Amino acid sequence: MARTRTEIRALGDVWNPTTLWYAKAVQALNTRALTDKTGWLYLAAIHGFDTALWQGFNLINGGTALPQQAEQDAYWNQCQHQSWYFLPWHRAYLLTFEDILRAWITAQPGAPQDWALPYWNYSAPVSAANPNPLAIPDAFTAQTLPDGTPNPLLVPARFGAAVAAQDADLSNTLPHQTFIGEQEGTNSGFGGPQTPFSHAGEDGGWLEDQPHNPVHVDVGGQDQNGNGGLMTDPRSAAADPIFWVHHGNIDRLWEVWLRRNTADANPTDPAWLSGPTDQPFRLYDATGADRPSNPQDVIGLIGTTYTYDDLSDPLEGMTRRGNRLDRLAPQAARILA
Ligand SMILES: [Cu+2]
Repeated sequence: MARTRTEIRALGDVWNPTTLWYAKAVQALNTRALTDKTGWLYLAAIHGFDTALWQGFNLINGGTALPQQAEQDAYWNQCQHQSWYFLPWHRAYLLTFEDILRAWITAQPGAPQDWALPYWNYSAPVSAANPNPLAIPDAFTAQTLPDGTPNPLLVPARFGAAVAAQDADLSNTLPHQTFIGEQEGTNSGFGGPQTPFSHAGEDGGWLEDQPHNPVHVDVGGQDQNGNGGLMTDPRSAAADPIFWVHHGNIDRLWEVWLRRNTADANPTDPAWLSGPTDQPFRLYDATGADRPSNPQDVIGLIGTTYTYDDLSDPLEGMTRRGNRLDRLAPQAARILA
């Protein structure tokens, strides 16, 4: 049965079992060496790694042993940005991470066997139960876990407190009806422009540009000297535990987009489906063994391997308002005539 990723505030108490097990698993992975493919820092380095930057954040020091250069070249600095591979690569990346966490969690006494990563919906409607969806969830700011030990979800190099309201706005992102964008031009596409392996580039797709990028910047924030936090830079972002609940939401919004309009569809171009040929994606399972992680391997996973608690269209009310205006238009035209 597909496991369900649930919105972190919809899970209830700050330290509901899903979030508490997430924190404990982060702590366990943090004890593993940088050369361990199932360790916290190795997983972060898959997204991005930079020796000086990591030393500046005290993630490593001059004496930390690194994997062989050939292994670093194959597995590290892989994140796909400004590319039509942005969404599928990050989906495969999240799966590797979630599988490694679940392997540790399910081996603990009394742990839930169906554990899935929570996600953070900063664009959720304000309600009595969720008065400030834009604020960083409490589990990431609490000093301690319920047992009084330090909270591994709180990291010093996170200087933001909330997402700016305009940065969480989805009304310009979800209505775009083509996945593939133009390389140069005004339509960047929902998913991004066609590229080879693209660790960095020029033009991102709509979902990457909004809300993905500004949420990174808002959450990373700035210290008194104007230096960004872990989340601000792709080379350090995945070392902040909040990265994974942000990207869970981005992955969810891809599926929301597919479902909200029958015109919205993934590319069928083999060059997208089978992934880049210039540098193949190298992601793996909970044992560290490589597994196929190209777009064709991950697009069918929603509803079979995992799903989300909410895949409804957040713009549905706005669409109805639009329809009402359309209906009023002929009358207005008569009055003006
Ligand atoms: Cu990101």
